[in-house]
Amino acid sequence: MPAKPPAEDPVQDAPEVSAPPASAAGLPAVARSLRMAHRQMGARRTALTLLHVNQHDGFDCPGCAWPEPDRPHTAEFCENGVKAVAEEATVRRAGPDFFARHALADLARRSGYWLGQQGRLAEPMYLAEGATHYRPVSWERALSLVAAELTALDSPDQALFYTSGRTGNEAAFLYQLFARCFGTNNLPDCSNMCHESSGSALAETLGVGKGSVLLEDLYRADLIIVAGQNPGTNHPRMLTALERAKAAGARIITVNPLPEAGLRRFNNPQTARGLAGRGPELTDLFLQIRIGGDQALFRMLGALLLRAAEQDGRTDALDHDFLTRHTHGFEQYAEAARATGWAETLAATGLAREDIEAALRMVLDARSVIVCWAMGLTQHKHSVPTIREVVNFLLLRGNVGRPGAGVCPVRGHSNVQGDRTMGITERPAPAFLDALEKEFGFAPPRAPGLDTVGSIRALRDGRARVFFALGGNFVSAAPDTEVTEDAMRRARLTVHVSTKLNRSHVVPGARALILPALGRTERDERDGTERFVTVEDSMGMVHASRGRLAPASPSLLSEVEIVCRLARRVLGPDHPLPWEEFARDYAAVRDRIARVVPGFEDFNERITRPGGFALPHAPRDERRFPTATGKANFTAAPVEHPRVPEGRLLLQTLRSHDQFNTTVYGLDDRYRGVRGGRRVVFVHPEDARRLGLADGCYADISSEWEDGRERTAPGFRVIHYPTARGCAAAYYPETNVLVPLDATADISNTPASKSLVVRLTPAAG
Ligand SMILES: Nc1nc2c(c(=O)[nH]1)N[C@H]1C(S)=C(S)[C@@H](COP(=O)(O)OP(=O)(O)OC[C@H]3O[C@@H](n4cnc5c(=O)[nH]c(N)nc54)[C@H](O)[C@@H]3O)O[C@H]1N2
Ligand SMILES: Nc1nc2c(c(=O)[nH]1)N[C@H]1C(S)=C(S)[C@@H](COP(=O)(O)OP(=O)(O)OC[C@H]3O[C@@H](n4cnc5c(=O)[nH]c(N)nc54)[C@H](O)[C@@H]3O)O[C@H]1N2
Ligand code: SF4
Ligand SMILES: [Mo]
Repeated sequence: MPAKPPAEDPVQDAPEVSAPPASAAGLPAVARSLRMAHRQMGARRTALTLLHVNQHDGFDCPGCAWPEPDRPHTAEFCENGVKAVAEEATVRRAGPDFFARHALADLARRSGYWLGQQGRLAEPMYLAEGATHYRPVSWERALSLVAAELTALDSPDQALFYTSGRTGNEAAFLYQLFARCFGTNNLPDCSNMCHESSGSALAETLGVGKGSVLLEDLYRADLIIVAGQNPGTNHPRMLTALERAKAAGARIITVNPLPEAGLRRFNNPQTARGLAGRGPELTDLFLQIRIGGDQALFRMLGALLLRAAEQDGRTDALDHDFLTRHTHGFEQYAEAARATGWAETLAATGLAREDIEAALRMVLDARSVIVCWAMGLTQHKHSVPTIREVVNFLLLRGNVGRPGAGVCPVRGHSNVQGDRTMGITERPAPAFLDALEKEFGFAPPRAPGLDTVGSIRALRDGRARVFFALGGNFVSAAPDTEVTEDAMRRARLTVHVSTKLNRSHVVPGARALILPALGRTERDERDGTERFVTVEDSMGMVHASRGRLAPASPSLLSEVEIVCRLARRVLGPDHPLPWEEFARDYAAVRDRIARVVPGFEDFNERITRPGGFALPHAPRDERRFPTATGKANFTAAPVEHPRVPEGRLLLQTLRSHDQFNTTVYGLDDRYRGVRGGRRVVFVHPEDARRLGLADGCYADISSEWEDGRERTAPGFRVIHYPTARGCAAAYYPETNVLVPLDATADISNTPASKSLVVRLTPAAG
């Protein structure tokens, strides 16, 4: 029988530290995740559930967006997939009796970990104005409350419709359709805090804001550069793909301020050798870069390729034919690149010249190169120019649009890419709105809406009054926690469609609703008919996902039903769109998607194929670049890197091994040797000594920003750790209080949560 949730918060966050392991995964990983699953679901349910993850007739893993191979292995899930499933399939419940026992004030004092451990939400709950407790409410009344607030607004633009990336395609499509029928493009999403920089950079340079490689390209690449990503924790099955790529002859360069365990050595739990813990060394060259130094690195690699071609007679260093036929702006870029000096490159990257030259030799030896990246590249002030620099580097040797080569932004949430494809964005393309207009016969709003940061400002300034979230945990995920929480409290109504209790529920507007939804793992039935949804992975593969477990409570509704019922309430019974039919029949929704979104022709037919289908991608499929110039664009932005005053460090906020974003599964970070606590800060031993911070001492972290406001996260245990010099790392969301709302990336407006200038002060006591 699974244990009860913890009665109290852990008395204190008391991290213990040991040497990190030399490799990732293997038996300990499997054993640990199964223990976690048993605790949440018991043994029988665990076995039943895990058999269905990522199988053709089962559900898509609710973890990350890494694609599954064509023929799934029967154990086609990873440790973190198991944790994500267990978190959702738990037998614990946070039902009305739970809310009767705990006043809002009590819940607001609890940690996010404790809140999440209480189990699945079971009934719609309402917090009336001035009330001390959430009380159960019927679906009918809950939705009329939302409709009353929405229709009372002075303008539709006073409403915000947030989405987190777990929402399936059908619900996402209907949600944006509803928001636009209602009259606003205020569709902020988790992408705004995540891969927005990738989307911005790729759309301008290549014409498509998505990755250009498929899984088989990884197996065909000669060189894979993994920059700013920790797949051992965040995309564990990517290690299986990297292992296979290596076996086929690929080499791997890792670019990271931290020596992340998974990328060093990987014990594949799906092979006997891996289970025994003798996995291959994955990384051939480790470039331990300073935080924010990647643009300088890729610019120098480009400069060295030019030098090789122009001065060393290596005519094969550049792909001249590709450059002439397919690119634009080469000369301007080349001029900027030729001016690159070693001194500035070494200062920005913290690397040795020999290391960069070693990387160059590997690039010259490789016929095909893929660059993979995640948050280490996207969450800095100069992230968009950094990713454009990655594109420059790849274009030089024609490494886009042929097998084994390309850009590979590795997406986070399991359907975050699909949600964007379905139109969840505050800046929709005119062609998309035209297609909506034609199909549905209404005039969608054309003015851009608010993104995540813009939404917080609007709430803060009283310009937005209703906040509606389809999934996610907005107040914990967003930057500047205190500012964001104050802003949220100013809303007239906050509504969360959720599976689990989280911090956002206990930082309500004047009134608040929690609407409990079915999760990925659960059977979605209506009138005896079983339904499925669809999702798109990080590589643009679309496939079906069918829940298999009995729903956590009979009161849960699917996200599709919730959106449709809301739309009916708000838009009125005479609204011309068949919301009731959409709620009943997801195939009818897919027919509409097929007519609106390019690449989804014959959606209902093609989705029945095992493994689904690939969306078209012009640069990948035909070397066609649908940009403003009709070519792949070089860019020549000035090289930037974060400047750090004396006595300060550059802090990145990242994930531990025991969390999924704001959901904390446990208090360990096994791959970094941390147990029993999350308030830790990793600092290079030399920097720590210079700053008078002994290993194991406690320090307060304060960030410094041009607005002069003091932001402090108190009481972090200092861990001497081999990160790059001048850099530090600590976990999100505990450190979000340090991220200034206005410290965002140029162009993409993504919070710059990976390069904060901080001061560490030994804590009193
Ligand atoms: N288990 C688990 N899986 C997840 C998630 C989770 O929380 N838990 N979250 C999901 C989501 S939404 C996302 S977006 C992804 C996130 O996946 P990742 O991007 O891997 O997540 P982070 O923990 O933020 O790790 C950032 C990595 O970049 C490195 N880094 C930081 N700054 C720099 C820099 O300036 N340059 C370089 N080269 N490297 C840098 C860090 O050391 C770290 O290794 O994972 C997804 N999958
Ligand atoms: N400082 C800092 N901040 C960051 C980041 C960072 O690296 N550093 N990373 C950013 C990134 S990459 C991201 S993606 C965001 C994440 O931001 P969000 O996507 O908003 O946050 P999550 O923690 O993924 O949301 C978890 C909640 O989603 C709900 N949920 C889970 N599954 C379902 C479902 O199937 N349906 C519904 N309706 N609800 C569900 C549960 O109630 C759970 O509590 O955070 C960002 N914030
Ligand atoms: S790699 Fe990602 S999608 Fe695959 S099983 Fe692990 S968490 Fe799930
Ligand atoms: Mo993300």
